[in-house]
Amino acid sequence: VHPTAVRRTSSIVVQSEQTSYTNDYITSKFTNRGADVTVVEGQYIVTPTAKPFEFQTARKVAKTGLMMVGWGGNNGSTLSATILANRHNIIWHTKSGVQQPNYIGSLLRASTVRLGVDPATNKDVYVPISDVLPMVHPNDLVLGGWDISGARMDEAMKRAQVLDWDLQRQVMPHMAALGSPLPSIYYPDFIAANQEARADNVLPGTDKQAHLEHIRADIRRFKEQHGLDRVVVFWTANTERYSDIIPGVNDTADNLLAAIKASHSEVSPSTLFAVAAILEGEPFVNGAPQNTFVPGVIQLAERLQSFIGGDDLKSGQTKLKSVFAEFLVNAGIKPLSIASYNHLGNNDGHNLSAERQFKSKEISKSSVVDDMVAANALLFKPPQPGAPAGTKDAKGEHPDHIVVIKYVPAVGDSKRAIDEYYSEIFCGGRSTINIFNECEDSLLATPLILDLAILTELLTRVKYRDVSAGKDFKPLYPVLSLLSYMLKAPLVKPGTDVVNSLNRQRNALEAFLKACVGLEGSSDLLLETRVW
Ligand code: NAI
Ligand code: DG6
Repeated sequence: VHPTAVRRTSSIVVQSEQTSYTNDYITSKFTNRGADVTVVEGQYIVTPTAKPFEFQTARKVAKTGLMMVGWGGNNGSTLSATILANRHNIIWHTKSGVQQPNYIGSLLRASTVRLGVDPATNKDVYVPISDVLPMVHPNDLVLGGWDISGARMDEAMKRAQVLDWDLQRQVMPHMAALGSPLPSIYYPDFIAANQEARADNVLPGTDKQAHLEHIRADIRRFKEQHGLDRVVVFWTANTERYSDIIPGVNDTADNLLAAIKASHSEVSPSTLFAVAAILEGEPFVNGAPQNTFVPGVIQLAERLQSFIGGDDLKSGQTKLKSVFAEFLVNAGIKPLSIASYNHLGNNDGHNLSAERQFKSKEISKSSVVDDMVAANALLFKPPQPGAPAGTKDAKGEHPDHIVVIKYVPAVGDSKRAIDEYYSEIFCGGRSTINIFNECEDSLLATPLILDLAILTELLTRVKYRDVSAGKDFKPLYPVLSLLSYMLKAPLVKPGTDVVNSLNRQRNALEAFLKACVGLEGSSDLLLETRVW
């Protein structure tokens, strides 16, 4: 079928033998180029590799529902109100003038990729990322979800104190029409005790199997009621404490399912939601830092080929850190310490003022520079094989890195973050850089939820084929590490390295989307500009 003769679901048409179009699929050929490296007596022996793949992307965008756990929180209510403002084209007055709704802050809707060069003008041509492949438009997402607080969605938006009043006033009836969140699972041991007053909309009893079945039925009903093809279940509820990983309880899929039947105390609400989504064959994304994805969840997702992604939205301070630390290390400058402090006054901050919940956040905020440090053995001494366990030599050299979070109610959702980067420079010199960053928490986080939901839906429609193995098309591996750009502590395929570098994460996503339409390489080489 000629590419232009088919239904237009994206604005890009690739004319090449690499790419073919039918009414239902875009199919592309892609060569995955890399290199095998072995070290022999101090010498690096590099063998270039090239492995042929094919990708097949279903062109029909699924009618998609987004069910948020914690729907009535700041993120859930802000996301709902801003989608409604966009959908109904509500404009509002601020003290600076008239404001239009938009999707600024969304990688998919507000950033572009370079496709190539217009031969007529010799100028680069950029398109919105959302044009590369057919994707759900945020305005079309069907919204729903659960919350342990039964406040109606208009009340939840008001309680959040995030949006300008003139917007709240106009969007109020649309929010009220969404109704109240569904009752949710509340196990007080997992979130801060200071959240108890909110918990007026909870599933009765302590039977975890019954709770699991209830949530599964909610997902099915939501799907049916709205005629949906796909439901993305998204955890944007309070940060939980870490669950203990206990052999025989949550270490394998079967043990976890048995532990749920036995209502074991270490099975958290977020793990139950993840299991419910997996058993329903719907994707689950974790926007908070706790270890929802205990080994048993990952094994279950693998077994049922059901997609999962996480952990913890990377919105303000950490996003900047992942760029800044990489800049220093890649510039050959050695960070000696990174001291990160922030205070905020929203309900998330309140919950994080409890030690165990803070610990979960501290872990996800702290891991973000690890791979950049590990990538530069010129600056940081790598782990020494044979060094006594637990010593500095065994762990490898690392900058001192601390994370402090304080709850200051007065500043509400407007988090203030200070980061000090203290580094070694040329010949024993020192450099200190301080960054003050005012992060409007929910307004930075909300577009990430959209990107995660939309990308997740897309990735459920992409299949790949390992050509050299003569294999048939099959879905991607269930842990969606391509979502890493939006996440602080990306969940990756067990046994593979986490990439925290924001640039590398974006490049990976861009390269993947382009590969699906048969375009290879990000071509920053710009060879045509370097040769005669
Ligand atoms: P929030 O505290 O305003 O909202 C959380 C909501 O979850 C509340 O309405 C609460 O009642 C509800 N909840 C708690 N346990 C629940 C359960 N078991 N089932 C259903 N609902 C439950 O918090 P916010 O600001 O919306 O953030 C949500 C999550 O996202 C937090 O875990 C936070 O750490 C994480 N996050 C937030 C970012 C931001 O910038 N706002 C960025 C990164 C992560
Ligand atoms: C304070 O750090 C509270 C947190 O929930 C953050 O607001 C959230 O995780 C976003 O963090 P960051 O570091 O990406 O701005």
